[in-house]
Amino acid sequence: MQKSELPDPFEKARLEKGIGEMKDQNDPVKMILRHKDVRKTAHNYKTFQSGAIPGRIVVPSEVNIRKTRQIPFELDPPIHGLYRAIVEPWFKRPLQVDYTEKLTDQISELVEETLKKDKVEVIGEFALVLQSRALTLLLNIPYEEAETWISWGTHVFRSEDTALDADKANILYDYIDKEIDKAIENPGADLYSMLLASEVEGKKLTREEVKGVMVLTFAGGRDTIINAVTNAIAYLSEHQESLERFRKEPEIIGKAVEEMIRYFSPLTQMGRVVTEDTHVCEHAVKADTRVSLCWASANRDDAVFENPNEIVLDRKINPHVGFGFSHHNCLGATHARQIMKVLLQTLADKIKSIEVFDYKENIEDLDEFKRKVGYDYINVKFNRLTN
Ligand code: EMZ
Repeated sequence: MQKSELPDPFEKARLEKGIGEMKDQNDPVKMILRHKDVRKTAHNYKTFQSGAIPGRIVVPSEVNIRKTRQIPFELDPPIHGLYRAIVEPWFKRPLQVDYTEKLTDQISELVEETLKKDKVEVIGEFALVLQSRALTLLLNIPYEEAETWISWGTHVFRSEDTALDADKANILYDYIDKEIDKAIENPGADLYSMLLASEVEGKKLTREEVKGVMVLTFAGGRDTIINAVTNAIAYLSEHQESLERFRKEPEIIGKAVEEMIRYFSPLTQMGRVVTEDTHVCEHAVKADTRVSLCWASANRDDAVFENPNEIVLDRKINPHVGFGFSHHNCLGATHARQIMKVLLQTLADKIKSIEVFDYKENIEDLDEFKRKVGYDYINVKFNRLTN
């Protein structure tokens, strides 16, 4: 097996039963594994809700470390749509030409810095740095602020030894509180100020609602982007020919990004709380229990994807659910896609090959399933392309 591979641990259960079971902090989760069932369940927000108590739909559940409702993520229609409409245009800004130019400058500079080093740890010294700097563009705040976020490490709710780290979470909440205070006092052209000035049904967003959007923005796009970027680097280290192909056929880069998101599935699953006794895939589920939409499994379903365990860079039909599905599809997807496109393009322009020295895989423990989502660390060297 190649080191950059992400095996599919769900295949057998998906074929045989369509569901998997895991316990998360003593609360069982029925994992929905087939593409068709995942999509169907995602649509049915009445029976499978997101607007449960804050933190419960996340696996692992964050109920013990978070009181703030993330918005629009933990709301259901129709109210969900009202909040989504406020944030949607802002989160489409990455499509603007000047945004893309700034992102390209940032990523070029980082790749140049990396080229100068004999050894780089991709998670901490590349992916986290890239993600944090790019986030300054999404929030429309000064570039220097990225230094603070880099100092927090890869996950805002997790630390190296605890899956859920309340102290760490509090650093984020306190930080956001202070930034909201600053924006109230001194409104600017940043995301905080935009939210503070926004209204839903004629009423200004409350401070807690603004905080809810900001917590989502910080938390949702952090380890996910870091995993996507790091897995892409690992893949390219074993597929130098793909860099060559991007140089010759840059028009496939958009498709390649979708394919990597499908294959990497940076977010394994997302939960829903069941509102009434029902069935999923012929299995009974009780009211007030949890199911999860297992994006990572659905994305390897061979009923939908030919050769699901291969990265086919120009895969023609790719209805992956790597960014979720239905009304809750990822708000940050435009930003994430731009990051990945610019990254692949920049690497193709500057890099001949990537050498891997050593690495440790990051394996999620989902009871019956152990899933590789990326790396705890991976040390590499970038070799420059010379003509
Ligand atoms: C939540 C989640 C959103 C959660 C799309 O996913 O991402 C997780 O990384 C966070 O821990 O709070 O934002």
